[in-house]
Amino acid sequence: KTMGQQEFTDLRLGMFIHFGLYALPAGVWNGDTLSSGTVAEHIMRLKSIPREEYHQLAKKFNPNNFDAHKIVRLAKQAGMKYIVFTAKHHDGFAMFDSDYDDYNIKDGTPYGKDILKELSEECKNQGIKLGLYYSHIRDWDEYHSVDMYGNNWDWDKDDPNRNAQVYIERKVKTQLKELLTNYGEIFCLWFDTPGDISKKQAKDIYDYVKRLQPDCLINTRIGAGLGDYGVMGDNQIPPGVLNGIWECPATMNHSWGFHCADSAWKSREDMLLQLIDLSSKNINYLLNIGPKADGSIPEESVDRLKEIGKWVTENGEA
Ligand code: JFZ
Repeated sequence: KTMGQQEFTDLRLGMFIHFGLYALPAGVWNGDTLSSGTVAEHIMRLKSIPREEYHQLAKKFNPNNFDAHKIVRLAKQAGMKYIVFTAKHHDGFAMFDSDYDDYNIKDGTPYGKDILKELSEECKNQGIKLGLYYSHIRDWDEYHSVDMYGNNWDWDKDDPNRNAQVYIERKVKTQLKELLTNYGEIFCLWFDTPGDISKKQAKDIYDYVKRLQPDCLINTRIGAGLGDYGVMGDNQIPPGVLNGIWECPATMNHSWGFHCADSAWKSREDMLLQLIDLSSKNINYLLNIGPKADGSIPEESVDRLKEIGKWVTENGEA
């Protein structure tokens, strides 16, 4: 049965995981470091990295220290009731085994395993919900020139094979079907940056997800005013109670993907105040970690999660 408003709100706290090829450069490209206020998962766009060059990262991606068991346990210790994992971010690389092409963690890296499978099995074993982030319009791997890393598909209007509709039919639907078939129950699909998606396209994707898993919740970042629950801007807390179901995504520092020069870590108190403020307004808090290229979790994040967990345990459900 589809989760109701109360049930969703009762989850309170979730773990966002931004993990992908961008963890390798970690904010540094050709000796040049992105400023600490920028997001490292956007390095392909920010440094205008040619597609072929960015692809080389896959050949070096070997996150052998990614310990799904430990990560899920850590989330639970922190009082988190769900996890949202980046199945595909804007760079277009699939963090799961996909038959769409070999640009995925199973077929295209020395790691050679389906990391999402590992995570989904741990979530099931340890009884925590799993949701998936999927960038459904923005996909820089589809842009064949670095000048084109924008957020609309106007660049090839005249080529019938290169437009948003064809992309949705070919890649998005193929991969959504895999994600909603091969990993058990998916609690939510977390779409992002819909750009100028049409209502028809958004509705089409919405219905496609619901046909495969009727109980899967869809966030409003699917675009065109659709979605089952709302997502605030990053770290954005409204002054009062809102109508409907809401979630606020937040990082512990600034970047979502691991950024080696981003040292502006929030304190335990900063985050607990946010959690309490959001809780009082019935808004879920989706707190991010960005694993390093080897799959390990930054120490700063682990420490903070443990401290939050300690507070949540001592003070009951927030
Ligand atoms: C998007 C992504 O571009 C980013 O890399 C990350 O995944 C984040 C969670 O989502 O960035 C956004 C999207 C929307 C807002 C802010 C950042 N917003 O509405 O304020």
